[in-house]
Amino acid sequence: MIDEKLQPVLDQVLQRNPGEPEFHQAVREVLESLGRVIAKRPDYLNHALIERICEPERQIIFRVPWVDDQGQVQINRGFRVQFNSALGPYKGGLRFHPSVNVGIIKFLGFEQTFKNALTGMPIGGGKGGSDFNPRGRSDGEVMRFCQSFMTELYRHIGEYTDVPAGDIGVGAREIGYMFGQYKRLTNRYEAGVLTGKALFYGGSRARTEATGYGNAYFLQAMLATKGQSFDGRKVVVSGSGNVAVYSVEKVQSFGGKVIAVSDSSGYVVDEGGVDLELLKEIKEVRRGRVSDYVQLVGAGGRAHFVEAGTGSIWDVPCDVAMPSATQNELTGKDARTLVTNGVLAVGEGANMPSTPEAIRIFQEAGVMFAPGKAANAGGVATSALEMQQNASRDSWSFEQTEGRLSKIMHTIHDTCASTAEEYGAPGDYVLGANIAGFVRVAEAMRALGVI
Ligand code: NDP
Ligand code: 2IT
Repeated sequence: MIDEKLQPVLDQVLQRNPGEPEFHQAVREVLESLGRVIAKRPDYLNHALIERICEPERQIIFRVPWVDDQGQVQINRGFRVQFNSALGPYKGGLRFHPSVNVGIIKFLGFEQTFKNALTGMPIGGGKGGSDFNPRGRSDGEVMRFCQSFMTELYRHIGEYTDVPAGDIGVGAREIGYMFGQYKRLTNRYEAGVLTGKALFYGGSRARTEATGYGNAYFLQAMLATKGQSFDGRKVVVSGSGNVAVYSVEKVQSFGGKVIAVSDSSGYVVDEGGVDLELLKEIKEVRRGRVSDYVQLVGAGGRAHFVEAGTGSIWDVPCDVAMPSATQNELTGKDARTLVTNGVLAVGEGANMPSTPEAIRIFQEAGVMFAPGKAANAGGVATSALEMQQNASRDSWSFEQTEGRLSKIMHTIHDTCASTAEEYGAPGDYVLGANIAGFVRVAEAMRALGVI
């Protein structure tokens, strides 16, 4: 339910941003949480502050022409939405996926603004990407695409302006090609302009692992509030990309047993526990599919594959669910199945992976639920640590960096929990995350005048 004073704000967002359902969904969720804030602090309704927070500061859309291996010219669309810079330079990933459009980038930029505020680091919110599909493209094609993308993007970014990183379809390889092109265009070795770089040219240790590890740390803290832990628990992780793989790694180190992973073609179940080294080999070295796992793991049919469309990974009974692929991948129906199967906790590794109906079902059933903007904030927090290292021309050890990450995740957890309690909804991490993130952004914006 949305407060009647905030309904006109939502109505205006819906009217001014037609055909952008993901953006509407993200804004509606935050506005629903803010009723309790304006009841205590009606002054937040002044000066169109909330309206301004829902409007990106700048939206850039550009043509990305490139030449494929057959010599044919291809055209894609590039985006960068610079959502809010009250707390620091715009910060957020770049997504390369055929489904990308301006509404998706706006939802991601909006979420990023509150997520980044929750980290406590000096970073604003932004997001970008392209409808380019890297699947099946050669290394040369990916490089030429990245170079063309950066040939336009470079004029809008910078260490003090906007600092992109990876997201779906963008990992260390793509960041490398984009950094190389930025360096040629600007004639500057500006390490802090991108994060997620490889170690040998300014990357941070533990950045690759950070999002998945961070979600596991958040869940560990949330489970502990009920005297629970990962030890001996069955865990299902959707996706098999960067976030999923390092969620599996950390959950295993905490004594949990990950029994299923997926990609857009389907999911694999291995009741014996997913073989992490094999999963990494398939995804990171071969750039293959999770279905390859079944044959490669061998061992007398220990694992099986279920094709997408014939079942859902959330049909696999588990104690902890970690949706780590994409938005709206976990539906109301999936949530009902998980609840029936006795799920204890859900930690969102992806951005907005649970539909609003799914979230309602979890909360009504008393399932501990960690929303993405809190649970997956470890990635961007470690990006901010990478910026710190770049600014001081330093390079920290893995232990030091992971130690900072773990502390940040526990602090975010405690902030969400105490904010939910303060606003009369103990245990509601959605409310806690939305309110704590909002208040930080709102206070900074007020201090800066009408911006
Ligand atoms: P990757 O590209 O490394 O992996 C994405 C995974 O999700 C792949 O297994 C992919 O399968 C699957 N996937 C993507 N789109 C779809 C889709 N439409 N339907 C079904 N499966 C899909 O991306 P990341 O691991 O980096 O990102 C995963 C999620 O985590 C995203 O929501 C991202 O925004 C979020 N996130 C990422 C952070 C990071 O640091 N990388 C930080 C915080 C959040 P396939 O290969 O078949 O496409
Ligand atoms: O959604 C996210 O937080 C990311 N893709 C990471 C952003 C970043 O700047 O590291």
